[in-house]
Amino acid sequence: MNKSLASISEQVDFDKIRDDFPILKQEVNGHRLAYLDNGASSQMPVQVADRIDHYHRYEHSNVHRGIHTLSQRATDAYEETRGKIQTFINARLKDEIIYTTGTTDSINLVANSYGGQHLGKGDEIILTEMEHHANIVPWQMIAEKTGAVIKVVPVDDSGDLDMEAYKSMLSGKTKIVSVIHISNALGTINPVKEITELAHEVDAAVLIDGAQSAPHEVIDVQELDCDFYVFSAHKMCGPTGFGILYGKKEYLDNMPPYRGGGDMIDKVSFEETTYNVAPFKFEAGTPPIAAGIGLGTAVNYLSSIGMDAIADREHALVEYLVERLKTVPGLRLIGESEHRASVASFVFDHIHASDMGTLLDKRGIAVRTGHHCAQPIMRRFNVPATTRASLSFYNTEEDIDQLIDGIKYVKTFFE
Ligand code: 7TS
Repeated sequence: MNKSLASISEQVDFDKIRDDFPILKQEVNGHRLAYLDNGASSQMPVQVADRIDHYHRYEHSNVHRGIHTLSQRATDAYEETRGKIQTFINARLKDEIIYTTGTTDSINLVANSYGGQHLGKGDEIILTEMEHHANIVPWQMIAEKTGAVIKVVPVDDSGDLDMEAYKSMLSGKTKIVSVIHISNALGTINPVKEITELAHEVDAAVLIDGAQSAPHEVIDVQELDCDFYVFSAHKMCGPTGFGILYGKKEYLDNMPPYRGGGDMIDKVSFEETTYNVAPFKFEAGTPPIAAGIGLGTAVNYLSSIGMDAIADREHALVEYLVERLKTVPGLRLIGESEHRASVASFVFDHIHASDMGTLLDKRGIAVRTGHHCAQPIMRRFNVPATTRASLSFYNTEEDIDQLIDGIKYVKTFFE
């Protein structure tokens, strides 16, 4: 049973928290803005924007290479984020945190580096039917290179994984299991701890795509015992262009670099080049420094509210959202798992999702429509596209009521 919104608000003043997001206070197309596209990208509080601004105004310099004060300041601020992420996801070591440009980049790194090293002809990679394209295509590319084979865990009518099918797929041939934690298209929360335990019984490595879970749930990678966990800064109050790959030290130490260049080396000569240690071995070239510093401030911000309070509020909000959507005649939910977080997708038989999204926008309501970069799961539910509302802790019942009124308004055009 979820806690009520009122009881959660007694502990944390979420109305006041909205003041940190001036972007939410504006009108769009003459209406109050109801921003319900947090699954694509969440909004940035002033604390993060100010920190990034401060870097650009007073600290900008390259990292890891300057003897001068500004470079030292930039390096310290940028490196501080590693420790903050370590704490945020409860990693054992700071060096287990690799900076990337986002979830997509993190998965490509693991697929190429770990996959390239460990996959051979006939080896198997297990994915699920509800993966984002970012957790499908990199594996297809490496499978094509190595001769490995992809197996796909099916999804049932309510949007849950068929765990019996998963168990029956595991064998000595399974080398990697790569699975979405929370579905961006359905909202399903997958049992990733159990999935990991089962994969480890056959000595397969496990990657969890946390793009939709790191911003919404308390994450403890040691408790999950996954080998890799990946996520993006821009979905958790941070900037675009930055993300994280967590990997267990024993994995990272044995993986080859993915990209070559400055910063990732030990010694370079034309005869032989040796590499830096993890995490730097995976971080070639000048990184998005301001974005990395911004992510550090973003996780401080989230932690100051408390991830448990954020999760409680979002669970109560999504319950209210689903309840209200179910009252709209003709609306069909896509994904009805009992284990749901922050996302609800729906369709109407006679209204195309893009028409729905365009008309909702006219009423100040921002949702995403389309296949959500998850075409296989759209095919599974036999729909070309859905309309998706995705929540953050700063959303309110008023946003949801505005959406429901908006949907009813759009329906009048099609009757
Ligand atoms: N994995 C999941 C589960 C996602 O939801 C997304 C982005 C990605 C990977 C890719 O993240 P990126 O930051 O590297 O692009 N999902 C969405 C979405 O649902 N709408 O827009 C982007």
